[in-house]
Amino acid sequence: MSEQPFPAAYGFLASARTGGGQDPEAPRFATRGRYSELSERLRAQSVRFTLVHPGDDTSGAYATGADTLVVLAGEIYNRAEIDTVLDRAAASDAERVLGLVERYGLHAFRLVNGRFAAFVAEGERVLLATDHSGSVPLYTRRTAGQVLAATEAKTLAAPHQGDLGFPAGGARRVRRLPGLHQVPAGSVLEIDTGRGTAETHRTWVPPVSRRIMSEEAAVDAVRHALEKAVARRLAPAAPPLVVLSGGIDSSGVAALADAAVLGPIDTLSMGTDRSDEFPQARVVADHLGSRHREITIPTSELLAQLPHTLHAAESLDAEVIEYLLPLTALYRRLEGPARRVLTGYGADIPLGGMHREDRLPQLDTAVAFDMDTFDGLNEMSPVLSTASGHWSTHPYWDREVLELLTVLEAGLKRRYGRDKWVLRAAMGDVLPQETVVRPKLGVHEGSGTTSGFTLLVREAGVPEAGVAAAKTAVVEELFDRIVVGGEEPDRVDLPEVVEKVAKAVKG
Ligand code: IOT
Ligand code: MG
Ligand code: MG
Repeated sequence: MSEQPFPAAYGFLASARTGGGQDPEAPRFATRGRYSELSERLRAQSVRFTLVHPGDDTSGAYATGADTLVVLAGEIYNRAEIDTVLDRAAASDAERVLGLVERYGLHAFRLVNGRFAAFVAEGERVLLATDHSGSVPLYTRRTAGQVLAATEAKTLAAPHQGDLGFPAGGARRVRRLPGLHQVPAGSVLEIDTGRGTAETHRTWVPPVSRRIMSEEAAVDAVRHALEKAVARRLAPAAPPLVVLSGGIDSSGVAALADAAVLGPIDTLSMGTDRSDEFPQARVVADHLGSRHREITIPTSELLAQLPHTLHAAESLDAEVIEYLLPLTALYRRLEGPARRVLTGYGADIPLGGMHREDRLPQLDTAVAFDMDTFDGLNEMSPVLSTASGHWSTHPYWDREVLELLTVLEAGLKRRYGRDKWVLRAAMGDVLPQETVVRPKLGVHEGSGTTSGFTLLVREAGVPEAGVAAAKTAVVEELFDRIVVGGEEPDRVDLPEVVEKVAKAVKG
């Protein structure tokens, strides 16, 4: 279990200077929290950083060594393992990263299973590191004598004087923001501030091999890995809340969280006036005896959250935005004290659940494709929930769970006419049978988001054939206004955006 109820920091903006360069403007994060401004002078670099954090104490979000500074947003899950190789006890995850960097250099990040973005200034270099899945997005901009890095693109959107627009060692460019790059998932971007060079080192790649295992061995391995991943995401001082659809993914997480804590867990389901999965979620809540809540959001109100979803996710993929919109809306409705939220998000990617594909070659092709293309979508971003003050975490994208699920041969994923068979079999003894065999329903389907968004653009006059393009154009326009242009999401006139897009699509 995690010692602290929440990570010490949810996000940061850091600037390392060797000489010139201006201080970055005071950032405005979508992440909700307190802001703290700190600085540190190293031998060859001076660093200023802003932390956005949930509590009073920021000391766990950074650590300094002889000539090294680590700034960390997020948390580590394999703490006990890491602590066995460090010379001195670490009081925080930032200290763990510092200890690992002192011992292994930039290879430190190959050892971490976590949900984090890190900034390390050391000697004459800066290291920018993402976790294996890039779940905490990390952006960078370089000007003469200065490296800027932040967990939200919008904080680096303002044009910076002397921006060199350096290609950053294979890092992805960001739409309409020249000079800004996103650090790839599972990478350390190593920037030599003396020579001005940048190089990307991969610390994790999605496995492309597959393993043949007996049913029993595969089921046991999945159950064991998931139990561990769920347990590592709980904190004694923060009773877990599981966002529950009643599908196998979130129900599995809820059952394992329930088994790992003493009292009842909390579960929460959302639906709209168009559609919900309330009865299916209720079956699981009753079975576990959880403190369960249902929130119904009118479709018009749900769609009105599109600007907030863009503000938080900074994603340009319209399909992903459809998955994230109901979750963003749900988190925004979750008042009260900050919660540690566990989701079933991401299970469908290594298991091919989205594809409703029963032919094994095609199923594995889909899995390989999805594992190759998730980077940059920001679908796992904690900002979706931290924008409402809550920390979220996804056990299926724990590094060990994800590796295991990915490598299982396709016949264990699709078996006896069922999708995600191995997961269903692994949960058979802790969930009602009807939950175990329930066919997959996507959050965008179960909440009616896809049909609601379609109706929104259709009513503006977009022909059926233009719906997908119009949705993409709406998402791009919102990105341009909110992430690039700095417009407040609440001030965006969504009907006007849809109108503009519809006009363009109609020609
Ligand atoms: P889905 O798997 O239905 O939902 C993802 C998670 O959101 C669930 O496990 C659950 O924790 C939460 N959730 C879903 N519906 C509700 C609800 N009504 N109330 C409360 N919580 C809910 C899309 C999808 O099918 O969502 N996500 C895919 C992956 C997307 C594809 N990405 C990619 N190819 N890169 C997934 O694997 O989660
Ligand atoms: Mg799912
Ligand atoms: Mg679902």
